[in-house]
Formats: sequence, structure tokens, C-alpha cells
Amino acid sequence: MSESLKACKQKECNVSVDGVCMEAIKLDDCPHFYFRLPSGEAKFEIQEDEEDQEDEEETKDEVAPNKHDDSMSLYSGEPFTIENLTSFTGGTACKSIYILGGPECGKTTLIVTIYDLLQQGPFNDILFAGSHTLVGAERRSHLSHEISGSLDPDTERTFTRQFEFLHLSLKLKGSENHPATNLLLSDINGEKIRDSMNTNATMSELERIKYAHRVVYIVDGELLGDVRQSLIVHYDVKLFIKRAIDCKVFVPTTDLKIVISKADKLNDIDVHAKKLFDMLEKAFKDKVGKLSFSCIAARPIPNKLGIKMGEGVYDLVKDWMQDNLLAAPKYERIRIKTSNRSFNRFTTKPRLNGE
Ligand SMILES: Nc1nc2c(ncn2[C@@H]2O[C@H](COP(=O)(O)OP(=O)(O)OP(=O)(O)O)[C@@H](O)[C@H]2O)c(=O)[nH]1
Ligand SMILES: [Mg+2]
Repeated sequence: MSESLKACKQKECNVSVDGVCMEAIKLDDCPHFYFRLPSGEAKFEIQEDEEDQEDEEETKDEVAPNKHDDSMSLYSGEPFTIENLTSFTGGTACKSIYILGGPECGKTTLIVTIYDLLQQGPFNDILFAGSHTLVGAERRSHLSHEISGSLDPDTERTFTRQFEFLHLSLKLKGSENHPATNLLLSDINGEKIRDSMNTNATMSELERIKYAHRVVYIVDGELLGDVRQSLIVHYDVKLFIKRAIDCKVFVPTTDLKIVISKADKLNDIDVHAKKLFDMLEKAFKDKVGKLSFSCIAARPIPNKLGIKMGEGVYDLVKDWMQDNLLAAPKYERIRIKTSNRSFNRFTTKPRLNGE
């Protein structure tokens, strides 16, 4: 079996070197992409075994080397993975929101609740304008839908230890004619986040967070209210942020929001929140770009304390739709040295404020 090499009909494309399409198109969808044999001959499928070889012969008969396939692949509805994310972000401006936190703190429930709230109609002034990952969202929420008669709503646990991204396209009422805001909401297994507190190698795997539009770290409100667990919760969140800063996962432009979840399960929420937030502000205020705090009850137990589903979630989403001013590029003003030489009469001196 000879090895297949990636190739492109467009000379400027580097797909043969880095495997990435110049136009950021999914390789399967790119009309210029093909596999070639080391000899230079075009080849159309990777041979896995003898049986596949036979299939390949058939494929060769069906598709001539330069024949253009007009079919268009649609989004599968599954979440984007790190591997295929650029096929979308390459052509669409997106805001990536990284949702972090330990096991079962409520990361996935937050995401699913946003989808659910938008399904009921406009979420205050936020309008649903589409999603390429509806299957992924539904898969995550099916448990809570299935048992909607039950007192304890539930979300399927997240098993993936790599980031997956759910897509939401949103508009604001009154701005229907403006382009939509595309959000990519990350979902990841909480054990991976917990492990990253203990090893720098695992933390470094999260390094793409440094490019985030917003970072949300969820603290489990139910554990915070438990006398025995509370100290551990304080310790864990502090350690995670410290490690993330040390490993440059959180950088000076990181816009970090600490969110206490399951507000319906926490008595004296103001007291607990103040204690946690004061501690974190003291430790990290100057170490990240922005540090803010909030409390939510994405999916409270029905009728408990009169807290409504999605309490506090609107403010989060509205904030994600705003620009991240910290991440805006900052240009340094360069002063051009001038002299009295005649030559300088032909150069342009930059106008500085006040000059
Ligand atoms: N009472 C209450 N329970 C909640 C709330 N939000 C989430 N939960 C419950 O908390 C449990 C864990 O929620 P998940 O969203 O699966 O947590 P996760 O952080 O995604 O967990 P992993 O994927 O395992 O890391 C589920 O049983 C949810 O129903 C809330 O606002 N109130
Ligand atoms: Mg989850």
C-alpha cells in the first residue's frame, strides 16, 4: 500500500505541507483538493486495506481527475471540534466563549438552557438567527426534555476531554438588518478542567483559551453552600486561575467572569458570593484583563424559591454579544525622527495630537 499525499490544483495552496486549505475550506468540500500518489499520480481515496482498494478502483472509474463535484456538504448539526472548527471560522467572524469549571458544575446546562430559552421566542431583546449545531445541542439536552415531568431536571454528562463548540447566531431586536453575532460556546468535560489544576501539561492543552472573546469559570453553587465542600471550592477555583495565569492560558487580555451556578440550591447566596468574589478579586484583579462576577440558576428545581429558569443568563449572553475591548489591537504610535536635511522636506511627518 503506497502512502497518499495531500495536493491542491492551486499552486499557491500549502495543503501538501501543512494540510490546511488556503481558503480555509473543509478538505472534503474543496473543489481544488485531491490526494496524489508519491509518483505524482492523482488518487481519490486513502487505501485502508485490500477491500478499500477495490472500492477505489470503482471510484476512479466514476470520477475523472478534473471533474468538478457540484454537490455541497451541509453542516451535520454536530458540534464543531478543534479539528474542523476552522472550516467555519475561516469564513465567518465568530466570538468564542470558553465555559470552564469542575465536574457537574453546570457548564453544559448553561449552554442548553440558552438554546431552550431561544426556542420559546425572543429572549428579551435577543433573537435566534440560526445554529449549525442543533443536533449537538439537542443531544446534550435530551435527558432534561425526556424527564421534564420529573422534579430534578438533568443534563447528559459531557465525556469529551477536548473542546467541542456549539454555534449560535444571534441578533438584537431593532437590528434585524445588521449582520448576526456568531457565538461559539465551548463544552468540555469538567474532569479535564480539574486535572489541569494539577499538571502544567494538561493546563497547557487548554492554551487556545488565550484567544477567547470571553472566559466563564463556573463555580458550583450547590457545593459552595456545603460547609465541608466550601473551602475546597475556594481552593480549587483559586488554584485553577493561578495555574492558568502561570501557563499563559489566561493572559492580560483575558476577560474572565466567575459565575456561581445553581443559585436555587444556595441559601445566603449574597454572603457566599461576597466571600468568594472578594478573595478572587484580591488575588487576581491585576493579573487578567477584566475580572467580573455573577450568579445564575440556569435550570432551577421548578418552583423552588420562585427562581425562574435561566435566571442571570440573559446578562451573560448580552455581554458576550458586546465587543471585547481588551482584545482590540493596540497600535503603538511610532515617532519618525526628523532632521534638517533637505531630503526630509520630501518625507511626511506624522501629525501627533496637539501638534
Ligand atoms: N438545581 C439546579 N441544578 C442544576 C442547575 N444547573 C445545572 N444543574 C444540574 O447540575 C447537574 C450537572 O450539570 P451539567 O450541566 O451536566 O454539568 P457539567 O459542568 O456540564 O458537567 P460535566 O460535563 O460532567 O463536566 C445536572 O444534574 C443539572 O441538571 C441549576 O441552575 N439548578
Ligand atoms: Mg457537561
